[in-house]
Amino acid sequence: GTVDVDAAVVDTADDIAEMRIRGAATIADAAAEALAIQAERSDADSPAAFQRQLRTAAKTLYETRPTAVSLPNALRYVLRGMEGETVADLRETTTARAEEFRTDLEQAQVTLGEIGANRLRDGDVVMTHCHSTDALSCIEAALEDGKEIEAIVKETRPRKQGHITARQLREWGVPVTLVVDNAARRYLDEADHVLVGADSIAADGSVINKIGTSGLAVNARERGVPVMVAAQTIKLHPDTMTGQTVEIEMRAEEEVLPPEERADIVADAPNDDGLSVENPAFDVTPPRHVDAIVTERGQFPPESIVTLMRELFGETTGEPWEV
Ligand code: RUB
Repeated sequence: GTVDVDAAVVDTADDIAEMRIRGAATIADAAAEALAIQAERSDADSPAAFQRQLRTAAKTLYETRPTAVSLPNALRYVLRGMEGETVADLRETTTARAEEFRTDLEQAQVTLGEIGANRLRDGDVVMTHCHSTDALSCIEAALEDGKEIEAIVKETRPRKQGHITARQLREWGVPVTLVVDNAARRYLDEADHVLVGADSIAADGSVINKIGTSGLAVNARERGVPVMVAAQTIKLHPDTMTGQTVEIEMRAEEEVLPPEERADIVADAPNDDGLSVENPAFDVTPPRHVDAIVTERGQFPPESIVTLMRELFGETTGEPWEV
């Protein structure tokens, strides 16, 4: 028969797609929580029906945004823990596994922060892009070590996640200078580090992160400012070990150009279809423009991240719900 997923799973999927829940780590956490809710509330009358329901829930969550590999990695991890001969056993093992995933995720971010903080010295100025909880964890740990840190925060068009970063840093008392993205190169002269997060890390050490990261990294290299990427191992993209590329999400035109602004641009145009808007959400920074990838397992030069990827995801293939 048909398999209905819980309304809470559909809500979480909508929240991810509409970016009310956003950022790779937060998305992974929310997806694991949604699978746990699905397991708790399941009305399945057989083990097979329960498993079908969980797989359908995973697929619903997966089909929201394509770039952050933390999402399929989280779904796969939770589903692999689904074990037992009865619905009760399956429910128990799945919720426990989701809980374990969420605890580990939180702990990994703290550990990563402590490692990343070692790169930051007292008085350093850090330039950020977008909003990354992994990157902020490094600053938080540095502050806890008693270091004074200042931040130059890039606004991050079109959705201005820089405001979320600025808000968090100000809550911690960090002096913040907010700049438009186009001012980044000018202000690199005042920065000691570029510090960003990642949505996915490819096997060759390429970093997939918010659109604008690659240009920032090129400019930082030219200015001699080291680029530090804070990324838990949940951001390592296993499919790239076998040559797959990471899909870059394209988002709606309206994020860049609201309808009334579009109408203004085309007001005197001979026709309405000659203006197109491209809105890629992410880009790829090649490994040669990255100085260090900081994970909870230590700091790596991008070229050697594949070693860690093999160790952690060696045999991983296929869609996350085909476990
Ligand atoms: C968010 C983004 C973040 C990474 C890392 O993009 O690019 O830098 O997801 O974040 P969006 P975290 O706003 O489009 O989701 O370190 O919190 O996982």
